[in-house]
Amino acid sequence: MTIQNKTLGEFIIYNQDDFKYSSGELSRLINSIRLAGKVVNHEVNKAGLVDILGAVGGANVHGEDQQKLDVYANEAFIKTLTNREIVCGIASEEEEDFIIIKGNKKNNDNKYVVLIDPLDGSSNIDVNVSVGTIFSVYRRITPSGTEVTLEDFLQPGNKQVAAGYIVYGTSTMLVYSTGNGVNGFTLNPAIGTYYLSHPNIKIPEKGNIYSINEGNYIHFPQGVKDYIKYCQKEEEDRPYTSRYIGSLVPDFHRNMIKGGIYIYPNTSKNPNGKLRLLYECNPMAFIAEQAGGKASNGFMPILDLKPTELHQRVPFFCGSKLMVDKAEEFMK
Ligand code: P6P
Repeated sequence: MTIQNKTLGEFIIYNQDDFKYSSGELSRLINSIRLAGKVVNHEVNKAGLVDILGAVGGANVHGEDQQKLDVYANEAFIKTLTNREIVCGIASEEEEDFIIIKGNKKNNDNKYVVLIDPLDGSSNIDVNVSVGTIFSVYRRITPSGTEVTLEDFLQPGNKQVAAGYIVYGTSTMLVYSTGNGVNGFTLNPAIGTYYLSHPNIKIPEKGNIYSINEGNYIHFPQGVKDYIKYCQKEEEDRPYTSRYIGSLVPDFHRNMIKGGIYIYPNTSKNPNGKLRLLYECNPMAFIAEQAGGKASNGFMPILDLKPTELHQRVPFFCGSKLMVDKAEEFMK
């Protein structure tokens, strides 16, 4: 296969001027994500071979069993982001509180904070199902040179300067946006290089796939129940196909490419839904909207929500614009 496409490195240099803050730091930030993604990919791909499977025994801040790979991925991303002297703070699903990065430069003028879900869907690792990393980037709002505060992390999603995900699937892809559309890069593991494989991704305005855990049906709000019945009705372009991997990143990525809607609504078990606003829903909503799709909590855009807590959960409806519109009609 002759590789004609740009590498990620070439793409970043070629589009350097597109970054609103073209100080080059954002490029270095994306590059550090690229490196950590390769390191994690290497471990994820051999998870079945070495004794890295199974819970490490500890539980994360939410009391969920912490797979060893969760811990590994968390450390890999925190290390690469810290070493590159770019960020002044990191929040992670695996860390109860945010991490203050002092930096070694005399005046710690690092501009960015990163919020990350280092390995989402990790409960699928033991059964060899795709998992993913999700990241979200903001400029700090507190004064440069001071210690980052919670305020820097609780910004609405519409203030993101970049967001993306890595899907560790049949191939490993990095998909991200810096506010000028969405581009997808596929890793050639033989040489450890990402190539631009999906330029300017656009979510089809309409799709015929709905992704939701119907096992929770009896706990759903009536609007969601009605929308599911609408998807299953024999009329017009329906019934739709149901596809649910149980791992947000591959479910989201499939809908990005083919069109579709992913829904994790509030239920009586999870009154605010299950997905986290800051490092799952906001970055995915940013990417969805940059690709011409839509993301809401059933009533308003995810990106307009004002966060109040680091690990807060929100209901999540995301994907093809017309499908999210229709689901919102049923939620009214
Ligand atoms: P359920 C994985 O734990 C996750 O956070 C997402 O990746 C996934 O879409 C969702 O939860 C699955 O949750 O309740 O359907 O198993």
